[in-house]
Amino acid sequence: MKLIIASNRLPVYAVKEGDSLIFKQSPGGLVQGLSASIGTILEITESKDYFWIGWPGETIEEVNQERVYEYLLKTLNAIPVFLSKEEMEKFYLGFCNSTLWPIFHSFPSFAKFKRDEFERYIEVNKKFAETALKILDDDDLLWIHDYHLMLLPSFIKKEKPNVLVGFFLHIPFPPYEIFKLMPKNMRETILEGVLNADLIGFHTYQYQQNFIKTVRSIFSIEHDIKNIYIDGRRIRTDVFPISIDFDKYNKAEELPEIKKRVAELKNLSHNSKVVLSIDRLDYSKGIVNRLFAVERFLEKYPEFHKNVLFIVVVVPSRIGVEKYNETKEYIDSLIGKINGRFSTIDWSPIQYLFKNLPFEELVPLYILGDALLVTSLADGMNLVSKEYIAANPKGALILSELTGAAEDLRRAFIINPNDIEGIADTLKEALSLSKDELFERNKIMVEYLKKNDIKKWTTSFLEELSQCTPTKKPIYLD
Ligand code: GDG
Repeated sequence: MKLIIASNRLPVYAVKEGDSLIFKQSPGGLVQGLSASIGTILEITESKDYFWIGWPGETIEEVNQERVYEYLLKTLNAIPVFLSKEEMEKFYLGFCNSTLWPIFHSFPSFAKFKRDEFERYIEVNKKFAETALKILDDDDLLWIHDYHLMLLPSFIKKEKPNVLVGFFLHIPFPPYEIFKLMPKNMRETILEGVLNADLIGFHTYQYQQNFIKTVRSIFSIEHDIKNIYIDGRRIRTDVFPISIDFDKYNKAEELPEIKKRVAELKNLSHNSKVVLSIDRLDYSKGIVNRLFAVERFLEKYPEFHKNVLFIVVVVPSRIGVEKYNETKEYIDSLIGKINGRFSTIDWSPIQYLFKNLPFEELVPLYILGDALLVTSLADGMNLVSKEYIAANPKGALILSELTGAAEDLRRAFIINPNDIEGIADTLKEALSLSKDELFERNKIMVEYLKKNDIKKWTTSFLEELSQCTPTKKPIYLD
């Protein structure tokens, strides 16, 4: 038996440097999570082998494809699905990130519904299926990840009905009223695709229930709180809140190079209170709301001037999608405005980094940060908040109630990202607590993360999937 993982991205991505291609570790929650637990996955599924199918992160010219294929297979058990520039535009930047992402994050006015992009989405899902089918045997397990590959379960079951297929959605599933805004053929094809999986996983109960209610509203089916019954088939759904490699973050402080960097940063920040934020560039992360709150905080609490430093890290993402470019411009101008308004010759309130940071730079920031400010307007889980508490149990976590993480990290300072005044006041309250008080407050969350780490997540999903009986007849809904 083999385990096959399919995700849009492989754990590495190719970068062109002059005439050569080099591979770097992919950023992002999914890859971080899965890479950390591949050993455990093999153990619990009793798989002899595993393969990872995904896009290698760059348009690879045809002449180089064979070489890249062999290299990835040999070094990482990874099988690349090569996508052309046009496929990347219409599939990835198009239907995935200009249709599904805004709809699933409840930003319907940002969504475009283009038939040619949807057709490319179907074709790319077929391409992934063809790659998977080349190596899939009847007794294999296939774990499909995220909104890029929602049609893959259908294409697999049609050819190999005995393969156990699991699907995990890393982003929210929206309420029916929002999902329904997608044209009929798109929304029905998407649901039919996912419903061909044997187990469908979500981060929270709310997303799971949104999914079940949506399926019930669009098709007449039977269901209970977890299961959907169609044509004599039982499709399981369940809640698996993703987590982190707890020890990696919790023990990072002991590493000499991290310790050294934290000391250097403390010096540079002149021992001011540091409020950190780290997100991919995305309107769903509420970075603009956060900046409004920072401005309000500085206005309302002048005693913090020169005593606080906001480190805002924004990681480049989906450049080329119009809404992302607009969001970036808005963030740039707001930071300029706030710094222009409050800076003095020897102090600027916001230190802004628009770049990807290596782990050795990211973790010292977690440890340095007296507070982490998460203001997402919608966020499947938000791993940054979990990593922060693991790395810095004496820090203040200010967390949007609109993240999946708010379900797990209940002792955080919970805020609503639209309540600008409320965020400013919470920030003041959080910054006035001592490290000891925060350590006490965070204890339950630290324990929770220790017990519920990434291994627990992968184990729970794959154990439940292993217990399913493969549904042999693919579903075609009318
Ligand atoms: C999606 C969902 C869900 C970030 N910047 C750097 C960096 N990162 C790492 C973090 C963390 C991951 O990327 C980000 O994960 P998040 O969960 O916060 O957000 P998304 O990327 O939007 O992830 C999300 C997740 O999938 C998992 O299901 O939680 O809701 O949107 O691990 O550490 N890592 C490095 N440098 C950076 O600059 N090295």
